[in-house]
Amino acid sequence: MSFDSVSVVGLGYIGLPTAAMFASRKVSVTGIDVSEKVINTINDGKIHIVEPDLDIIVHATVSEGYLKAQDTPEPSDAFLIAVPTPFKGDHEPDLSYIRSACETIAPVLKRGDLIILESTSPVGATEQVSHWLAEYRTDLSFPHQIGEETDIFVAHCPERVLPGQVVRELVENDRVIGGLTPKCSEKAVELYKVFVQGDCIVTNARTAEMAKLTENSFRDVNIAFANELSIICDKLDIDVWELISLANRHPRVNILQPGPGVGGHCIAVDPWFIVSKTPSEAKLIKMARDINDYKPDWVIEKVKSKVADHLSNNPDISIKDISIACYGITFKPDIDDLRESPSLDIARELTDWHKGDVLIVEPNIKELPSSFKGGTLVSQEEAVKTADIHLILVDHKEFDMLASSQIPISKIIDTKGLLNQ
Ligand code: SAJ
Repeated sequence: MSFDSVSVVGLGYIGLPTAAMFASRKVSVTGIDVSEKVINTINDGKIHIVEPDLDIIVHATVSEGYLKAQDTPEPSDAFLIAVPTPFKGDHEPDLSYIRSACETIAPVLKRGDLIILESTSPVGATEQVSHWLAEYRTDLSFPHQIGEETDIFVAHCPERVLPGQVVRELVENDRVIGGLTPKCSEKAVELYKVFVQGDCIVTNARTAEMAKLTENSFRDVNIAFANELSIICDKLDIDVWELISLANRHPRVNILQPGPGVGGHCIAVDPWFIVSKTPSEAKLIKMARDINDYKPDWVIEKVKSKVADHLSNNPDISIKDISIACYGITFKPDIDDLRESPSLDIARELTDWHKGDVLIVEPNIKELPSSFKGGTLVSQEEAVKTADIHLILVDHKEFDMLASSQIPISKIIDTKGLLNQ
């Protein structure tokens, strides 16, 4: 079978680039989103997210008539669900967006359609999608009911692309494809082969769900190891970046880098999907989450003790006279993404706590988020010139010059090892 039309539900960081890739291969793509602003932006041939090269593809495919966005579904050969899967207050996954995506597409489903769950999901979510769709469409059969003879085919194919490199990685990365039956997988492989040049490797749905969670948990555990080392080394007066670079010279050691904590909407979230399903077993994965979540508190304590040192070295001044500069508030370098950013949390908490000036340097944004009650967005030059304490939170390329800025080392807290690079 060939796929002449594809619908993508959720036009965010993953859904929009995926929709654009299908459209660039001359498939007729309907993007479905609940936001009128997102729909209008895309139909104007523009994008609402920052992702290199994506604007060119969206502009071209919308102008050529292969990509359109709307809030209502229409019949298609395949439907991809790429909606958020956050967690609730108790770290339990929130599948309500997936459920409402099912409700949205159910009325237009017809015999032979393929449904792909792309959203990162806890084990069992793909089966759940099949159950929800079956509730909405009792006139059709689904794989969990009758296996290979099903009317509707359902598979999980988790996205694995790195923000900032999405356009290239969507094409080049291998894809793990887990159908609820072998025929579901076969159809899904055929669909992705429209633009994927990497291998499409087939497994079952539960393994595909767990594979994605495992990849991000592996990275989280490795970063937690680096963060724990940084806390140990601080106590033992050892330079953790030098230590890690020495250890990584061993042919079978590859430790990641410590930092102010783990941010973004993936690595700090996905491990909880394993922990919430198997709390007694997932001990190391939970511990890694706790270590990485604790790191921002540790950084704040470091700043407080630097402020106390500064006060005791300068008995004539009060805390109000001390100014603190925070360099970077995004969740990783050279992007404008503030989602789940530990650096942002640290900077905001310092503005709440500190009675003097808190200067924020963030070259990738134009104004501070409204959640900041204090703090001033300033240029790097101004912060270097005026601050008493310099807290490096993100290794943006613009901050390379801090290494040659003549700021005394005793005034710097470098959470990213920028001065060692
Ligand atoms: N970080 C460190 N030390 C490191 C590497 C990262 O502290 O050595 C921090 C970053 O500063 C950031 C956080 O971890 O705060 C996450 O950044 P990241 O670059 O590791 O990952 P993401 O969230 O941008 O993308 C990840 C990727 N997963 C893996 O590399 C296993 C990506 O391939 C996934 O598609 C994405 O999650 C996702 O959507 O799940």
